[in-house]
Amino acid sequence: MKATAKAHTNIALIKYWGKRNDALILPTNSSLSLTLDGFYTKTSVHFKEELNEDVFELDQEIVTGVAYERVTSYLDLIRSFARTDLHAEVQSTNAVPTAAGFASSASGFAALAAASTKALDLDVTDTDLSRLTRQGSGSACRSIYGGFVEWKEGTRDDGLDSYAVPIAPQEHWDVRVAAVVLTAREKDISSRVGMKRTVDTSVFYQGWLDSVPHDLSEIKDGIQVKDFEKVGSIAEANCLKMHATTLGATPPFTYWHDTTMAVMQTVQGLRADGIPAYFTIDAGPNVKVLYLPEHEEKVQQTLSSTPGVTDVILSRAGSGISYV
Ligand code: 2P0
Repeated sequence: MKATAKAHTNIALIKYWGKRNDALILPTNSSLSLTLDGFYTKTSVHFKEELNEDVFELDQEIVTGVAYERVTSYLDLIRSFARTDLHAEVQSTNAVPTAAGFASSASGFAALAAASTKALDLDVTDTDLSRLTRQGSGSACRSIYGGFVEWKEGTRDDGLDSYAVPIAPQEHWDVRVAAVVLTAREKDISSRVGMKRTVDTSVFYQGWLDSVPHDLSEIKDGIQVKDFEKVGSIAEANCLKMHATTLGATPPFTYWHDTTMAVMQTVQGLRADGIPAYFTIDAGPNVKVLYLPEHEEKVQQTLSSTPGVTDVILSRAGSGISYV
């Protein structure tokens, strides 16, 4: 009763920003992402009769505390789905440099859901797997698929219609992403806390919700016809709207640092020089930059020479879940 799965992380071009149900992780809006090749988690799950509790090892170290609790409560969900009370040994390795500012929760929960259902020999479709993964971490449900992926918000209270669907495969379009690593400290308001405070208090939150359906439908058109300016400018504007909601919250907050803004200005400068490049930022200070392969050298050089940038990690579009 053992299986190993590999899942890549993803970067949202239309952001998931708010829950309508915290327990089931149901979002207030649909979102869309690109799965990335450069960053992944590989997880083995081994269910064993002789275990009295779950064991979780990350990068060869035993994990305890909050991170362990999150994994074991997720396994409780899988156990209740599979009607078993077996405990498991979970071994994960993360190829997601934490400094790059990617949440490892997306690839982490996608790999955990895939490996644990496979280990129990459950007959699950990709849709079932996406719904199960969503309940570990929202953005993780998009990592079941490669390429461009939409997470449909759904309308049902039980969440059965809230899952990811593939929009265009990895091979459809060679769009690249540079993860810009900054000297800034890690975020001190987690995405979960920031998202909740924004939904509960931001005077700009309704404006965000009203704007997402149009952004989503336009970006999907842009992806189909490979219109990079359209896709990039919608992604950048959508990210700015998401971050604007944090300024209207009580108490107000922002994930940006001075170096975050310096990189945003560098990207705008690239465009002024005729290089199409667009930024997006998640719930933290780091910036991701979308560009096309023919501009890789120029984009990398320009980003690397921005003061406060310590590293620039390049990635291509990635694939969905695979089993090892
Ligand atoms: C996203 N983020 O769409 C958005 C954009 C951050 C900004 O998904 O509470 O770790 O586990 O469902 O998935 C980060 O939130 O939150 C996130 P939970 P998650 O990628």
